[in-house]
Amino acid sequence: MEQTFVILKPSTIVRGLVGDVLGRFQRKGLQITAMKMAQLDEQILRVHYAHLVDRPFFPDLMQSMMATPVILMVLKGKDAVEVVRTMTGATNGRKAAPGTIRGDYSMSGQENIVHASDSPESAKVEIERFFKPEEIFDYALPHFRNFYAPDEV
Ligand code: IDP
Ligand code: MG
Repeated sequence: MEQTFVILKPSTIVRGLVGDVLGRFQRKGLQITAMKMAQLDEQILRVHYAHLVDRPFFPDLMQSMMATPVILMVLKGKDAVEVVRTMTGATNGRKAAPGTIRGDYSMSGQENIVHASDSPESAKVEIERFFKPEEIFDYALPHFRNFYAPDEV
């Protein structure tokens, strides 16, 4: 089973949307294998958003991501990276399809509720960046057979 990495961004915390967003992932059938609150700093954000450091909006993005603590999590499921990216929607909330998290909760290209890994390779790197191995839990879901056919797992 694949794992992906998600951040509930500061705007999600201050707007009281943590339960709504987390509930969507759980109702979908994704398993939470790690979760914690953390205050991000400039050092880790420069690595996490290395592909954006030269963009003019980067200082604003840093400020936004450090505004409050965030919630970090690892979600597990078949094709979890792609499933969560589909649920997340386009980067700009104004362009994200209704029904996606950003499409339903965001009007902004920056304040867009969640980060989600964009490939299995980046998921692996991001999970290792933010979690120690002992913070990620391997446990059985008793109702697993209600989520997948035998040939899907
Ligand atoms: P993603 O979050 O959909 O993977 P990325 O291009 O990796 O999109 O950008 C990371 C984050 O940087 C976005 O989620 C958003 O918060 C911010 N961002 C990206 N592009 C813009 C922009 O044009 N203006 C402001 N913020 C942006
Ligand atoms: Mg990205």
